[in-house]
Amino acid sequence: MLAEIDAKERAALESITALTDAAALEAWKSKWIGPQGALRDFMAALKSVSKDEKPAVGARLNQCKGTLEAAYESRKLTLGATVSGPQIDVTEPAVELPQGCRHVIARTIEEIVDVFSRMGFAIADGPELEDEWHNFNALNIPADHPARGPADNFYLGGEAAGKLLLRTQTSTVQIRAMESQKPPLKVIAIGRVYRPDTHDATHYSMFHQVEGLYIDRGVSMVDLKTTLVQFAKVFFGPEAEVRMRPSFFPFTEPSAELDMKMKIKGEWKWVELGGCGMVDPNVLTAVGIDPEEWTGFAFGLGIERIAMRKYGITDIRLLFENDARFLRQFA
Ligand code: FA5
Repeated sequence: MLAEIDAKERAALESITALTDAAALEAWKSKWIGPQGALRDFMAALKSVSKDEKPAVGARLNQCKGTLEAAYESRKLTLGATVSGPQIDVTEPAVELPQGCRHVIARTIEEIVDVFSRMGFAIADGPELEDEWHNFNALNIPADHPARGPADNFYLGGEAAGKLLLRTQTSTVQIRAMESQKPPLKVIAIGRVYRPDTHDATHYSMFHQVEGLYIDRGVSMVDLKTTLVQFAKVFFGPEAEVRMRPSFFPFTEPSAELDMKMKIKGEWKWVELGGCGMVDPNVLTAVGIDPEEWTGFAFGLGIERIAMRKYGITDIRLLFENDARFLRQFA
């Protein structure tokens, strides 16, 4: 009988490795170790074994039972946990996974691009790390201009010390666009700019600007004003209040500041959205465009200020604190 038990055990262990699913494993269990299984037959046959042999056969049967039960448990694990019936309640409500949302600045950028695209502006691009030519020289900012100083700029250290800087304005892309394309051209450029400004409700040291540039024959200040007022009315609604007031930029002549009425801490105030003007002939000459033949306008607006006006945000710092409860409101 011992030899018979050995043979059955071997057969059982061989067959269990070939099983591929839970149902087959359950069938294996009832065939070998279940209440009607092969092991049970041996137990019954134990009665007819002689008294001398009984202890050895009994011990061997117990050992065989243990081996087959262990084999069953380990195969159950490798076949997955659903062996003894489904353990997942598919009708239970799913666990809610936290979902991200678009940042209000990303959303504002898409909306700005949408309006200017409809006005016929193409998209231009340029690097955030710039050289002095594109950030200053070509923009008619003289070498001794105070705006070039280290207090107003993030210059790179090391080998590039004093030569490369994080751009302070997207006006750099005006130069890049005019260097790479012949007029007429009508582009907007959107991107990050950096300034060592002290943080307060309307200032941050990294922010976004949208730059516009239109060069053609006979472009005038009227085209500039029409474009900006139209943008404001389409973007903010027909009741939007904007004003232009005379200003100065080295790269435009004449120059103006575009203001918009905003509610800050409960009070309505005129907040500057950006600068604009007619492209200075010196800038056109610097990029090889004849100012006698071509004229153009340019503008540069702060995107955070635009988003604040549109969504009633009263402090720019909220945009960069990454408080999900705040950001989710604008998803
Ligand atoms: C300029 O940057 C000019 N390049 C704009 C320009 C372009 C003029 C083309 C003429 C022609 P200004 O430094 O004023 O201008 O900045 C433009 C706008 O950026 C500001 O009106 C404001 O809306 C925004 N801005 C400036 N500094 C900050 C800051 N620290 N935080 C948030 N927004 C700012």
